[in-house]
Amino acid sequence: MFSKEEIRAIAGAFDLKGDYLGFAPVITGHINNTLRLDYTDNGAPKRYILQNINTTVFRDPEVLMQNVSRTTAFVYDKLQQRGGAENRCLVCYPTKTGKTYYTDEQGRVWRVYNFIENSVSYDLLSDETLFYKAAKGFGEYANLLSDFPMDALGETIPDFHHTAKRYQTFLAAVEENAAGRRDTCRPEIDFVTARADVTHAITDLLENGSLPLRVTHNDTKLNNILFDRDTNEPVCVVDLDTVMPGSCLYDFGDAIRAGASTAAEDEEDVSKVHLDLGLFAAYVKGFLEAAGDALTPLEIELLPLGAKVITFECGMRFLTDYLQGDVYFRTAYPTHNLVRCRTQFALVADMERRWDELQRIVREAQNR
Ligand code: ADP
Ligand code: GN1
Ligand code: MG
Repeated sequence: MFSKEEIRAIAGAFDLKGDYLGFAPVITGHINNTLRLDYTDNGAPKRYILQNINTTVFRDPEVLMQNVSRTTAFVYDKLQQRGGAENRCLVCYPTKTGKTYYTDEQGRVWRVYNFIENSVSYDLLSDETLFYKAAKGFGEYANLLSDFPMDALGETIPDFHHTAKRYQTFLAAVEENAAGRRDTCRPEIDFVTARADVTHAITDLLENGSLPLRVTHNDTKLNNILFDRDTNEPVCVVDLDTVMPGSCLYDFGDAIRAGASTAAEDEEDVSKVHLDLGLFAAYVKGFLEAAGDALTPLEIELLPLGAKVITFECGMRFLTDYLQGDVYFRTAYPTHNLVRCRTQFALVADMERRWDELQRIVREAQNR
């Protein structure tokens, strides 16, 4: 996809230590193009992460990189005070002209981070202890940013988790039928419209002040936290493009959506897709241990709703993109977004069936 010459030239625009050796693509993630850069610094191997920012999704790279550079510097300083930031957080490397990102001749936007060494990310897991640790890792990240000034953050994607507005966008996509696919997804469209009330369940409470806004990550899917390869301890939260004011219910929920499913996000056989209650309980435990004291009683009570609403929202976003002709998420084949949408709706349906159990798990974890 990218030639050796162009990546060498782009890497050369950044102020990086060592001599460039080559690059390798990192294939997870639906939004940005991520590459590992290999350098040698006085004979020692040195690596970086180079990302081509998706400017269809992030329309204002200036605001985006301002958020990212401010929050990464803030987290770095706090971790230094707490014993060390090395390999524990993202650090932005500037260009040779001192900018936080580089725009190439074709107008593509690039940034460089430190490469988190000896780490691994998971798209799916079944180990409850590991998932509990993911909750602690995301929880620690939320704590580190809990006193970051909210008004210093721009909105990188306006109304990113405004589920009610996303529903309006979905209805418009159905109406417009831009890709001519409407008749191939009638059951999925009906699944959404039958649940129109779900779409404003959280946004109403945010808007009337019943739920607080917090500095949240907004994309806490499992592969956005890196674990140490040897110890399996969480080491670093990545994918910081959507750090903005939001609801912790969405951060809790997105981690459940992605990490407590028994099957991959793009599993074609939906009979394999369930919510694993053991994983759900493990995450609830870790989340309450990490953040419980800061949460309001209503936030805790509504954790299952957070999981359901974000899973529903994500499925609706995949379906919207399918209807619009795959203009947002990276896809590998024409029905990829439809397949993803079906797994999300299977999860929502499973949550609905097991609603009482989800609430009981939260109540019991809270009383412990
Ligand atoms: P996207 O927005 O496309 O999801 P991410 O920022 O999440 O992009 O990066 C994609 C993947 O690359 C991550 O899920 C993670 O596995 C890996 N990755 C990202 N940043 C780093 C880093 N600094 N060090 C090591 N791996 C990383
Ligand atoms: C995208 O960037 P990535 O792949 O971690 C998306 C999330 C979705 C997720 C679904 C900026 O996450 O909102 O929940 O795909 N990120 C953006 O897998 O839209
Ligand atoms: Mg990601």
